[in-house]
This record gives sequence, C-alpha cells and structure tokens, in this order.
Amino acid sequence: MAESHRKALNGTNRETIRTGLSEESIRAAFLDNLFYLQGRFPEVATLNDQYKALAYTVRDRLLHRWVATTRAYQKANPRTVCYLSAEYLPGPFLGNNLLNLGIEEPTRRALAGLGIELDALLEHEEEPGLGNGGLGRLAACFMDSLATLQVPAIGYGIRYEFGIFDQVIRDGGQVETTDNWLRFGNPWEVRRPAIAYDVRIGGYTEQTTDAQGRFGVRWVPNEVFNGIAVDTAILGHGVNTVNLLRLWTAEAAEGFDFHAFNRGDYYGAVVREVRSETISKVLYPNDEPEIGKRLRLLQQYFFVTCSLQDMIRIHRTTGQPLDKFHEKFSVQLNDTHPAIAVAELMRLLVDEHQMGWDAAWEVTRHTFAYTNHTLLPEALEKWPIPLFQNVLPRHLEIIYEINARFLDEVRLRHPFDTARVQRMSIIDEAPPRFVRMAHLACVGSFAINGVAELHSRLLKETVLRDFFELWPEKFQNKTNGVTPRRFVMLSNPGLSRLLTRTLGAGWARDPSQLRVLERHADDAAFQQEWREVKRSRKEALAARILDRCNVSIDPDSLFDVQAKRIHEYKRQHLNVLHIVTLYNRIKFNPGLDITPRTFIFGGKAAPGYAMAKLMIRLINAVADVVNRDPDVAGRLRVVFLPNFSVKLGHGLYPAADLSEQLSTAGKEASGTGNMKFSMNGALTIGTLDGANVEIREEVGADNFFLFGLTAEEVVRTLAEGYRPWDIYNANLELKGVIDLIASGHFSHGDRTVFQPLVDHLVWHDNYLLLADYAGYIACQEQAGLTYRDSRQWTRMSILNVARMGKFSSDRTIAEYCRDIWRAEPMAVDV
Ligand code: BZD
Repeated sequence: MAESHRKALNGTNRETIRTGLSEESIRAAFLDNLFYLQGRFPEVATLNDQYKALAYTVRDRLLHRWVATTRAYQKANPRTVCYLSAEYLPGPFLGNNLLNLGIEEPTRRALAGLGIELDALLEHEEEPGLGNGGLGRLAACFMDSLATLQVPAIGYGIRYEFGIFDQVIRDGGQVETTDNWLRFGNPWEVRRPAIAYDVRIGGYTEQTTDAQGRFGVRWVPNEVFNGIAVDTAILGHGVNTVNLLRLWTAEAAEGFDFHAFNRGDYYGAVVREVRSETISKVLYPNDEPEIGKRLRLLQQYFFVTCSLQDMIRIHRTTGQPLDKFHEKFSVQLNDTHPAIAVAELMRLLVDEHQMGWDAAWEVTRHTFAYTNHTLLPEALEKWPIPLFQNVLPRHLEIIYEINARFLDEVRLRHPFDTARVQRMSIIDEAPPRFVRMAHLACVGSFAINGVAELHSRLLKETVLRDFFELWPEKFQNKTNGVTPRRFVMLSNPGLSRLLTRTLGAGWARDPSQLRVLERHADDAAFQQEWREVKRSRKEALAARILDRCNVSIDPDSLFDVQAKRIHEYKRQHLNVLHIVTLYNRIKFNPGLDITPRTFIFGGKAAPGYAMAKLMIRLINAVADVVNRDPDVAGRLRVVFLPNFSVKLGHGLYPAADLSEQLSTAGKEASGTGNMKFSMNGALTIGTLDGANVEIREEVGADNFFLFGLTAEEVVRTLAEGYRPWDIYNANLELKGVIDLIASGHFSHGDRTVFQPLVDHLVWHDNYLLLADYAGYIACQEQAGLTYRDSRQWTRMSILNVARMGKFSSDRTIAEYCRDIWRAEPMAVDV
C-alpha cells in the first residue's frame, strides 16, 4: 500500500470513508477507491482512474441517502410520481452531485492535497447524451426539482448504449460520429439484474376460456426478451432525498439459446442476442417522429412495459389491490413517445391480472397525464397500422376497443357530426391507416398540458381543439422551467458568489429572492462587479473557442449567441441574414462605426434533415469568409461551436450578452435555452413565441428586444397568400444579402451550394424570415446601440436576472404536483 494511502486511512474508520463529508474523509475515500476499485496508487493513476475514484467517492455518499430515502418511502408508502420519457439529458453528474451534497470545497482541497485539480476531473466526465434537445433536458431538470422539492418520484427511460451522435464539422458541414459514452464505464449507474421484465413482441392473439368459463385473450408473441433496470441516483439540492432514474437495457431472454447452440446454430443464437440488445442500442437522432421505423416503436413499447410492470411490482409490495394503482402512482407521459402506456396498462390489468375492462379503464384514465411539446402538425406521432399490428397485435385490439367506446361518447355529444368523429378517432383512416398517438394520450389521460401559456392556448385552439371542446377540464398550462442549480450555481460560480454575497444563500431554492437585486441595478460599484463576472466568463469561452475552433475572439465584443437544435422554424438563417447585412454595410462603408460583435452558434441537425444541414454549412461558410476578411476584422467574428451539449452549455450561457430566440411565432412550444441565457444575465432578442412571451412579461418590455410578427399575424400572413419574392424585391438591403449568398461569395464561387436555401426563401419561406427581416435588423441595431451604453446594458442585465425567478423548474414542478399529480413532499432523514 502506498505510504500516502496508509497515512490517509490512518484512524479513519470504514463508515467515515463511505459517508464522511470532511476534507480528510473525502481524501481517504478517494484513495481507498483508487486502490480497491481501480487497482491504482496515486503515482500511476491516470486522469480516468482519478475521475472514477472521485465519482465512486461521491456515489457512496449518494447511496447512503438513497437507502435512507427508499426506507422512508417504504415505511410511509407515499404517492409517487412516475415520469415516463424516452429521453433524458442530465449533463455531467460529478459537479452537480458535489454541489447538491455541499462538498465542492472540501473535495477541491482534498484533491489539491494530492496534487490533483478538481476542475480537470470535472472536465474529464463524458455526459450521457440520451436525448435530442429541449424535451430530454426538461426531463432532467424535472428530476432535479422533484428531488429538491422532496417529492417521491421515479424517472423511467431507456439506457441507450449510444446517445445522440457526436457532431464534427468537416469542410464546413456536419458529420456524425458515434457517441460512445460508456467506453470507460459509467460510475454513476447501478445495474439491477434482479429487476428484469419480459418484453413480448409480435405474434398473434387467441381467445381463451378459463376453468370458470370466462373468456380471455392470450397473446402468443414470436419474440421475448428482457429489460433490465439500470439505476442512477438523483440527489436533491441541500436535502437527503435521492430519487431514482431507472433506465432499461435490453437483453436476450435466455441470455443464450442453448437449443440453437445444440443444433450447431451458434451464429443464430448470437444474432438473436445482438438483436434484442439492438432495442436499447441507439437513440433516434431526430427531434421529429420517425414514421414507420419499427425499431423506434419497439423502443417505446420496451421501456413502457418494463416501467409499468415495475410499478405494478412496487404497488404489490404495499399490499394494496390493483384497483388502487392510480392512488399510488401518477404517471406523466413526456410527449406521446410513451403513449402506448395507455394500452399497455389496460393489457396488464385485463389480460395479466384478470381485471374487468371497466374497472381497468377507471384505473388507467386516472393514472396518466400527458404533456404535449409541439404544435407542428407534422410532428404529431402516428404509427402505420400494418406495422403496429405486426409488432403489437394485442395492443391494436385494445386500442380499437378504447376507440370504439370513446367514439360512442363523441357521437352521444355530437350526433350527426361524422366529420368530428373522424377527426377525433384514434385511428386515422387514410390508407394505410395510422394510430394517432396524441389522440390515444388524450383519451387515456386525466390531464393534458402545454409547456408555455401561448402554446397551451394554441393547443386548445388548433391541434387539440376537438378534445378541448369535449373535455375542457382536462386542459392546463405548465410553463417550463430550468434548474438554477445546474444552470446558475454550477455553471456560473462567479455570478453565484456575487448573488449569495448580495442576497444570502436562499436564492437558488427560492429564486423570488432575486428580486432584491433590483435595488442594486443602478449601483455603480455593483454594476462593476456584475460586468467583471460576465467578462471572466467571456474570457473563459474565448479561450475555449481558440482551443477548439482556432478562432480568436475579443471578450470586449458583444457575444451574440444562438445555441439550440438547427431547425428552419428556429431560424438560425435569419441570424445569418443579419450577419451578412452587417458584413455588406461595412464593405460598402469601410469606416462604419458599429458595435463589434462575435456571433456564436451551437447545435446539431438531424442527420436526415437536408435543409438544417445546409444551414450549418451556411453558418460555417459565412464564418470562413468573415473571419478572414481584414475589412471587417475587429468588428465581426462568427464561430460555430461544434458538438453542443449540456456541458458546453455550462460555458456558453454565462458568457452570452445577447440570446437569440428567433422562432417564427407559434412554432416554438416553449424553449428553455431562452431561460438559461436570461438567468445568466444575457438579454434576449426574440419573437413573441413560446416562453419568450412570459420572459418578456417578467423582465419587463424595456429589458427585452422584441421583434417580429405575432402568432396570429403569422397565420394571417400565410392565409392571405404570402409572397416572399415581393419582399425580396422591395427591400434592397435584403436583396443584396440574399444575392451575395446566391452569388457564391461564401462558397468559393459555387452558386449551386446554397441555391436550395435561397430558392426556398424567395419562393416559399414558410417560416417567414423575409417578413420578419426588417424588424429583426432594426431591433438588432437597437441592441447594438444599447450595448455601447454599458451602464444601461448592465442595468438591463441585472434586471433580467432579478426577475427570472418564475422560470425555476421548482416552480414548474410545484405546479405539476399541485394541479396534476396531487403529490406531496416527504422529508428524509439520514
Ligand atoms: O421541448 C421541445 C420543444 O421544441 C421546445 O419548445 C420545448 O421547450 C421543449 C421542452 O418542452 N421539443 C423537443 O425537444 N422535442 C424533441 O426533442 C423530440 C424528440 C424526439 C421526437 C420528437 C421530438
């Protein structure tokens, strides 16, 4: 044993090693784990060994609280929230867990004593990219808030072996490479081989009669495999509550098919195993539904059946009958991806637990609640009936039965209105016929919510209007939020310290306390400190960008940031039109005095979304020309930061001056990046869309750069026969910008590269970039001028932070608990 190890362990008993929070116990535990889990001593340990030893040290401290929480829940048998989500984007765990345990400082010192830098270990962690964007990140924020609010909860999902692809920019375009996040092992997870469920697929159904002569249905599948639980502890902030993130991994049912092996079909046996594992192998990288992809339907059913079987098992341990299931669990459907749960719970209750249909339906419709995340009609999930029949024959029968009873109810309310019946049916009768998952979710849920006020209103007026007319009482709004722990405390320690020094430490749990900052908004000394915090984050980002992209940027310039999935409706190309406008202005007038800006983009495009990939190409092409043009040097810089992730977000949100929230009004359900930027003191330039509307309401119209058509105006403009060609011809500056892109100026003279994008804009432009262009440019000019008045800008920045308290996900979760889940907090002692 190394001398340092022996010394560190001296006098420290085993219990302290596993639970102690002092610098000494952390150091002893770290060395102990390095030795016994990694088989290393400090002199030869790699960075990864060190990272893992620390991660296990922290995990021990979580497990301790986890056991206490489980005990407390077992004793009190509280109502439990189950969040069903096909995606989670938790971000790196180490820093967050240290923060929530309150041991960042002793840990830093413990490591420093061994010559190790905590920051290097934090940087080393690879995050689980088990989601595409906002929806998956929202699920992770909700898990954080549930634990922090001490609400008993389980997050259920899929342990994808490969998460969202890694994005590499090659020759200006996106190239996808596989994300191998499990390569070095995942110290945070605990595999639970004993918690495993059968998952059946395909086959047929047949009628049965039992000994008492009762009819039933037997489902004879043609494939069975297993789902195994893999658990991650989610600790709340400053509390002992540890909730469970339970992700399912697929395995072959028998592990190995000896029958096939004996026949000499070793290959067949292995292939079968590989096939079952394929189910949880990889995340679909699309943030729109994958129509007709069998594997995607398998993934959805896979995690839903495992999760429901798990809930039933847990419920049975309480000794309560199954007709009380909905009193024990509130199950939230994160979009329609888990909506098959409505049919699956019916199947489990009726077929497997012999409950009558009516009783089972009472339980089911009191169990589920459904959150919608999109208004785009093309993004509503539907499954072709032939595929559905092939994969889930029994569920199709159940859905037909649910639908028949539901449509009878519609007919009763609206006799003779066959159009309505067709519109509302769970089955879309247009060949090849589809199962409409949103309709299934609406019928099977007691509550339906949108994710921002505008979105919830538009849901009732458009895509779910018929359902609203039938069941107005089911509809609610729950405006999204984000966790201030990860997105302020962890990613912006400088700002956190300033806030805590000014307001006391309570703001992260009760962000309404931030309002007190308003008193300091005009205080010159406070303003100076505020700017220093921002400046230090900008310097750190500049260093990172120099390192990653080999572009040097000026921390004194206005950092103008747009970071989110690349989508036409999010309009990153509107941002590009602005950049090219400024570029042209300087070219025509070299002495032009403009506010120096650095434009920073981040975000992935779905691999099959050609226009989004072309937008990435355009950003990089413009960056390439602008950054090399001496005429604009010192005034314009453009950076595309590759492979945007939660971790990169930590460095981005705190460094931004201006947050770009440009979606066409009525298209972005909420947005949550908008909240992260503003909480870190960036000002928003944005449309009246999603949560922007409420952010502006909170921070005040004077502290928000608003432009663009309203959702109503967007609808009207399109209905009246929108002609972007006319706008293009009428606005000379805009024409100059579009013509320059079309001319090949940014593509080495090649006029074909951006032609699809340009043509689309001047002839179709269904996201109304041209209609919003002039307003956007004028608004940007205003933002640029304001930035030059640093006292005014700082004041606005302070007021943004002061008034963003509403957008803590704690508020969102408290509302879900009160209005939907009827769940109560329960304190846990250790
Ligand atoms: O959900 C997003 C919305 O676009 C945002 O406006 C909203 O803020 C967040 C959270 O409510 N939706 C998604 O992120 N959707 C997906 O990622 C997705 C993934 C797979 C299939 C369909 C959609």
